[in-house]
Amino acid sequence: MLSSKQAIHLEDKYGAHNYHPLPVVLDRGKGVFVWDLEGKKYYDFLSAYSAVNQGHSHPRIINALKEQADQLTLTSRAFYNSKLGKYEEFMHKVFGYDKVLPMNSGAEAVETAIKIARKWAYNKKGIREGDAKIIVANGNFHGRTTTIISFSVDPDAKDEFGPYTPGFEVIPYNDINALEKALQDPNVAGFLVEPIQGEAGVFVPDEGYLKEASQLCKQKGVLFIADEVQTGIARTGEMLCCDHEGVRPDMIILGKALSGGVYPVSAVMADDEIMNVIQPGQHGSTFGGNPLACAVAMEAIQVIQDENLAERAKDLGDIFRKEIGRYIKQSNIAKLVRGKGLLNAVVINDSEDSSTAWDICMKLAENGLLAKPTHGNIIRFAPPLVITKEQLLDACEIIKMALREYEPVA
Ligand code: IF1
Repeated sequence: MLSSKQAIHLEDKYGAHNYHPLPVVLDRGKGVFVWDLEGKKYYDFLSAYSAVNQGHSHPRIINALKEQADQLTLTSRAFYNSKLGKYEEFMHKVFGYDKVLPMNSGAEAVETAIKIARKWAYNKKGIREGDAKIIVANGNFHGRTTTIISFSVDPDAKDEFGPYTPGFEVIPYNDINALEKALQDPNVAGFLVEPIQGEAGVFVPDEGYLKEASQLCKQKGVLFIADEVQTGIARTGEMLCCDHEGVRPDMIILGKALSGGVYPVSAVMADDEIMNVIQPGQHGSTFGGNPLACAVAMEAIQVIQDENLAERAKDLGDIFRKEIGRYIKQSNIAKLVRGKGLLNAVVINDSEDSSTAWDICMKLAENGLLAKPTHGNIIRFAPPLVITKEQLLDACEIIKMALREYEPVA
């Protein structure tokens, strides 16, 4: 039997060092829990960056996977398959867009949206080919491809990977005036934005920002493109985070929990006027829209609806912020808790380059809860949405206990 130490050694020796994981080797998962190789049980408060909203190995999703795996997994798009049309109709009914373009990873779906926005700008807006511009926000995270990191502001993500793709302008997040100014350029095709910035530390914009931003885009004939890869699929208490403000983006980008974390499935959705600029041969993917992905995604979304997971995220998120907020009032180590639904973060009272958040996460792991620091002083808390109130309160006790150990002694 492999030990955790051996497993870590193997990854260290034979795998590229593009990650710095917590030293925990997970071997099994069920619902809100994961177990390491030694059989220690943890609450999963990362949910694979919000991909496992439906909980680990949800029986219905796994069953859909197994049944479809026995029947047909991949045909490529050179032929029709018996699941894709059904899936596309299903997505239309759930999200209300005319069409879906299926891809696999979140980054691929973001790339897809960028390509569609540019083509739309040339075909429908009359922008001269090569001149289309896409506005993005400071602190953004949209993936790891060369084009996407071209407009990242994170040196780790970006530096030494150039030359960069042109055609992007970075403006401050949560700043309507900056957007208004940027939209004065007639070559702007779209505004690509996360409804809540995940990587930036679960940064929730002011109420009304998304609504105003989408209205400004509409006035200017610019596409409002929401990257809901992390915020979508009930994570923040609505099926889409944009639903909180009644905003209907021109394009939405979905990934992660679209498959319940069972299989890489992503999608771009838009109405015909936009989506039809893409014609045969102009975009695609070997695995995009494969029958296995379609079967898994349909079941994953159905589970969200049948188990009322959006409502659950909303209610339990309020409880989480109340519980942790009450502790923070008399804490010196934790500064604030913020978030929406079950996408939350606690800001630690230390510098961005400190190791305090990491140390607290190590303590949390020791006490049976997994969470990931971001930026040295922020800890993200995002459990599967199937968590019960009792489990959430239990987890809050573990979190408070860990924070207490790091309170400065007076
Ligand atoms: C990693 C963060 C989360 C995303 C949004 C697209 C993608 C992501 C809004 C790309 C991916 C990830 C990937 C993960 C870390 C992570 C992350 F910390 F970087 F910000 F979730 F919070 N749009 N987010 O958040 O999707 O291609 O990965 O499927 O390890 O890079 P992908």
